[in-house]
Amino acid sequence: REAIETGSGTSTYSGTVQLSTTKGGDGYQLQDGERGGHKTYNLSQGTDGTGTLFTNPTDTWGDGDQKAAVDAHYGAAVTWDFYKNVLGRTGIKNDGVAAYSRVHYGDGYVNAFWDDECFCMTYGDGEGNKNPLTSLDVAAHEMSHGVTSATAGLNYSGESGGLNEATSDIFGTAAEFYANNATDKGDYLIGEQININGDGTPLRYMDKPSKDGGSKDYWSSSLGRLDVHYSSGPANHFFYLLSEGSGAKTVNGVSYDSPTYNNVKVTGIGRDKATKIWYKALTTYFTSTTNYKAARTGTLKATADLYGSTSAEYKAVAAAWTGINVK
Ligand code: ASN
Ligand code: ZN
Ligand code: CA
Repeated sequence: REAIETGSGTSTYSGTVQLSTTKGGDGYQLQDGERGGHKTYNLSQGTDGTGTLFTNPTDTWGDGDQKAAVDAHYGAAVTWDFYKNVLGRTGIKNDGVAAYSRVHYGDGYVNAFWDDECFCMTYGDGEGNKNPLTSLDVAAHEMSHGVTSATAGLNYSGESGGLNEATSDIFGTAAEFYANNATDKGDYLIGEQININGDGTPLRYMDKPSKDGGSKDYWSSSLGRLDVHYSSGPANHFFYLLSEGSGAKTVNGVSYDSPTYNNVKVTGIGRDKATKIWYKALTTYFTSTTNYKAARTGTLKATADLYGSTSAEYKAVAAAWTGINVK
């Protein structure tokens, strides 16, 4: 059996991080010594195959091509720990089996994606190969697509597609807060570090989704016609409202001001409870065709299971849905 080692890495977005690695051959490799043995590979700008497992003579990582790999390896470990320690889920399929990560996909590729077929995570390097899409919230967002696929199986179009996307933003955000990383503090923004718009603005905003110029803040009957990354808006907004409540608030130094439909007042119950409610609903009540109305019903059932149907949590869940115009 190869020895489990704790290495150190200089990441792109999370500062200096500890890495779980494995000693093998002439040095070390980016193979987690725990967490199902998650491995991180270099595609070296290619677009197919598994790539080359990252290896290093010492257990200190981060030079050149390794830098994005440090983020990816760290992101996979944090996401694993988040699901295990917060939600009691061991691995994406809850079977203890690890996925694997591939970095440096393509040339100037501005996306990252989860693939059920390879059961693997892939990251592009961004515009001009300058901003790899390896921030923790993006990593946890993508791997959460694997969790949704293994559970509710929300169809990736129409309202269910928006709920699928929102599920990834919700757990991506919850994992970012869970990591409590000094360089990448938790926030209700998605992709705030990867400069995907070229002007430093985030990809998405959970407190007021319309700030991205395409997402909706509230449900309406035409929501399901939008791209799933926009129809996710109201559900992201629901999660923000349930966690933090309506109105103005500052969390970890970031200021939010979350509006509600008809100025409904929502009292937040905290992110941890909101996360557990969404997960219970996803894994117990949501199906491939769950729409916003059914998500309201499903999360209320999940809340009744967890906290009782006369609880403050139950009232808050109802108010948060009403706050995004889901009655
Ligand atoms: N980054 C995109 C997403 O997770 C990739 C995709 O294939 N949809 O939504
Ligand atoms: Zn997604
Ligand atoms: Ca974020």
